Amino acid sequence: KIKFVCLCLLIINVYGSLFGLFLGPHYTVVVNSHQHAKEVLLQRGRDFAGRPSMVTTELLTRGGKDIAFSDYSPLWKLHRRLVHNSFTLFGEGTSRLQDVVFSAVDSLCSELMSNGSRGFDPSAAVTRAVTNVVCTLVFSSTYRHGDAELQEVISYNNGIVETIARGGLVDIYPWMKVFPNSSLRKLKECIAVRDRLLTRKLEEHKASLAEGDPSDLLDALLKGKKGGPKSHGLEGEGITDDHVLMTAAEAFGAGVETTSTTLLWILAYLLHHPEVQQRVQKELDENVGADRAANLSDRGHLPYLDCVINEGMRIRPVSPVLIPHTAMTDSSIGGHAVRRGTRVLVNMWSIHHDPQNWEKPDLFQPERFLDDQGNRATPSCFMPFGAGPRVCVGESLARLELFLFLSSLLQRMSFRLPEGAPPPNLQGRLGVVLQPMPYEVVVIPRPGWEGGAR
Ligand code: STR
Repeated sequence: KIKFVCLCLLIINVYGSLFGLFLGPHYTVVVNSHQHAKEVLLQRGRDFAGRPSMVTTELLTRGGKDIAFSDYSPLWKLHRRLVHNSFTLFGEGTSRLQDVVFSAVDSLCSELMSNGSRGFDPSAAVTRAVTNVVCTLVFSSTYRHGDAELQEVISYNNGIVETIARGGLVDIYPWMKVFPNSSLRKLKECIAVRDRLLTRKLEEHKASLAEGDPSDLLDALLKGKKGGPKSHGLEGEGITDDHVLMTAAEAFGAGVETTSTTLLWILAYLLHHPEVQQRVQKELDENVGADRAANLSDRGHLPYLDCVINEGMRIRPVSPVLIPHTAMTDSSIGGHAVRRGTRVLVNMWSIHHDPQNWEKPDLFQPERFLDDQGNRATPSCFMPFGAGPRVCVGESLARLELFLFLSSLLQRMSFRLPEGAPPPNLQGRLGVVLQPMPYEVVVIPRPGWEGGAR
């Protein structure tokens, strides 16, 4: 109730799709149209590339030593570039990501198929598979089903998702952290578990760091950091072990939460639209066949699958309101002056559901991402990864992963509703990401894939 009052009482400026309000003491502008979003993210991206400091994210990132939540600075730019370079090592051009995803998909498929014709909630298995992929990329560990360390990782991650940046009052009034707060306590506990685990991984990596190609993200960061700040003309300490640790933790959390949530949303929509699922499978049968697993080189021949992925990210963006930006100088949005220090919230939900840009925005219609000739066409108001200097660093990695997971899953099996079960609820639960409500599926192996893998 208190939150509601704080939000509602203080609305002071309304300019059509753009409005301002006070969230406690912080003047905040909310951007709802894609024109204004482009001004904030792209045209004046530099002006608005700052981040506010919040109690929960400061705790999570040791005072902003990460990429997503830390404020704009020359060190942040250097750090971001290092992360970006390290990611490309695992992305396009290497078959490493593909091998990693394939082995996770093989075990995911046999796990899903082991349920026979029984209905079950797919979320635990999907999260486990995605977590396994990210664990391999970040620190070269792969886990078997039921591994204790994997369970530990999944449970601390859930704890963080439940308690971080949820628009709670401590993120508005920092002094409230002095009062007992069960959610903040839980966050601290989860962070402690995370730090223990990652520090151990970091030490192991430091001890075994060898010449030659880095074998995972931690290796790449440790090697990249050696360049030192002086060589980049920066003052101060440069990229420290803390930065490396926070980056690994964040790559991890972001990689797991966003990918598994997007996959679960797409599955939920496929259960609502069996005709879409059939069309994807037809495309796979015609362009890949059943004799081999779909791989990255098939991507060009599977435009409809790409549309399904895009439509899933449009209709249920995992980040319906982007992480808050702040104005680093006096600037403007849509001709209205915006003072330095103003917080800016970009409402991606409203941009992705704006009837001026999308015909029947509430319907799941993957064809909207095809032009008249049947080629892929991406409208400029589609921004599931944000844009500009703060655009998601993991975008291409995420797209590759979504493609590999969905192509392999739909090639090998069909998803149906359990007998008599209602289709999944599509409303979603809003936390730091927008997650679907739990639902059940029945998995039916497709001809030739009865065992799950080849
Ligand atoms: C998930 C839980 C965790 O352990 C670590 C993180 C840090 C990065 C966060 C991630 C979170 C949730 C999704 C975020 C991501 C950074 C970018 C991504 C917020 C809290 C989105 O913008 C959707």
